Amino acid sequence: MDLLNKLQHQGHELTSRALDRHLRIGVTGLSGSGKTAFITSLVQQLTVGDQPDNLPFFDVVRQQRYLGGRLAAPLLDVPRFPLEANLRALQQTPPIWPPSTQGWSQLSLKLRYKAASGLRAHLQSRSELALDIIDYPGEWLLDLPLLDLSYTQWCEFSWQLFAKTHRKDIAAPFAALLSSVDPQNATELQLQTLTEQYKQLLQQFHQTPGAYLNQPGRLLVPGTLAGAPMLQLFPLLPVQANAASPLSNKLAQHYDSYRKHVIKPFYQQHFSGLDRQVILVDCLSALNAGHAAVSELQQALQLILQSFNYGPSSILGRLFKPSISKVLFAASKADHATPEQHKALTLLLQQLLQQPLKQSQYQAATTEAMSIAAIRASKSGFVQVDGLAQPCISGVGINAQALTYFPGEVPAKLPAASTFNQHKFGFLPLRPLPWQENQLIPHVRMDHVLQYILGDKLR
Ligand SMILES: Nc1nc2c(ncn2[C@@H]2O[C@H](COP(=O)(O)OP(=O)(O)OP(=O)(O)O)[C@@H](O)[C@H]2O)c(=O)[nH]1
Ligand SMILES: [Mg+2]
Repeated sequence: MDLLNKLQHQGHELTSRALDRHLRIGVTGLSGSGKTAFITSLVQQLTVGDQPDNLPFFDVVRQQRYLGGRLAAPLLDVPRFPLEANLRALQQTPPIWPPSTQGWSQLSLKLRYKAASGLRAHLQSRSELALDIIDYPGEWLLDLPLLDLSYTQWCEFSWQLFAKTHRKDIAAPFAALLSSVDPQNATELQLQTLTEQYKQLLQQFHQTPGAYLNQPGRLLVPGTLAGAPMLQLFPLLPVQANAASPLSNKLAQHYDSYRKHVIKPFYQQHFSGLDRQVILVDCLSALNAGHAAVSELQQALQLILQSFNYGPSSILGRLFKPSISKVLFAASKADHATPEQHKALTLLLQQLLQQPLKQSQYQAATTEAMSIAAIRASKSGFVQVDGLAQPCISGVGINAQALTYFPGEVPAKLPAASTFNQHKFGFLPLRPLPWQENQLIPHVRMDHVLQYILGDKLR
């Protein structure tokens, strides 16, 4: 082995170990925001779609330095992201969306590329980056603020939320049920029944457009904790929570053990290991659902953002120091709007985030916002209306009807409550376009996503 070869061999070892060749990317978002579609597309773009005309803004591909990506052997003790099943769903006739998921999962890839410059380019003919992509429910991030609330404060917070117009009627039977219980003499059976009813209430909220903020997250998405006694947890009416009773004591205990055994370990074990974070936000569905939905989305994003602010005085700063250096907020499903509306969609997302970002005392990570479609389900074009070219999209609606239409303008600013009385937004859900194995997955701006989250690591 001549000296150069030797150096190259040693360099390879060096880069994988000592140099920072391993990246863990978290993908999250509230339920239905498009996490599964996003990861499926991301992996497909990195393994099959690495052509410059498919990913023009992904530098390593455009500069023809990308040598390909492949799936790495799965870890045996970590739930694996069901990539193959998701691709099979898209291949069906007619194609269907991959199913909804629960809990967290991971997929690991190895990316090979030629370094552009620097030590690595001299020492190695090819470099490798190991990538772990972790899918976890955004609902779990909504639990972080519970670390700073006592059980009683959480009860007050919850019942204020349940008094909002889009939640009030749904919460009324549970409020009535709670009122009928004597906290001094509640039986184990009553505790079980109330837990079950609260779970059902959360499920109902979950189905309610615009009811994003559902705590505790593990009651809705239990992961491996289903049936654990500390999940016997629900907010008593504030007047009940404020009076000492065996029931309120017991619930406060469960609440504390949930914080200790669920929230803290989640941040310590999963979240603290992430290097980058993608947060998907389905702004268009919130617009469809109305003013209360948009307000609650903003509130939920505010809580989610607390997970990325870890200045000395923050809850996370006190707990430990996460290492997330980049956070990408992506307005998902942008293909539900015509392309010239995407700029407005990004501005809307930025506005939704503005307040929370301003409030953060210390921004440890850099952030970026963009509008994307992980799996584009529409084609865009123009129709002539009164001699003028009007932008439109075409696709297949959920009931199999072929559609060509202008879905409407996306407001670049948060619309006032009165706008929703006069105007109904209608960004319709679509079926995926027919797709065959090893074809490119059509997308909007996944190359920008890849450049932002990976570009600097593939130089
Ligand atoms: N048109 C379009 N629809 C999308 C896209 N991504 C997701 N969707 C739609 O949004 C639905 C939810 O997407 P998922 O990827 O399952 O969302 P998720 O965040 O993984 O949802 P949960 O696992 O239920 O939390 C899909 O079934 C599609 O209907 C996209 O890029 N374009
Ligand atoms: Mg999913």
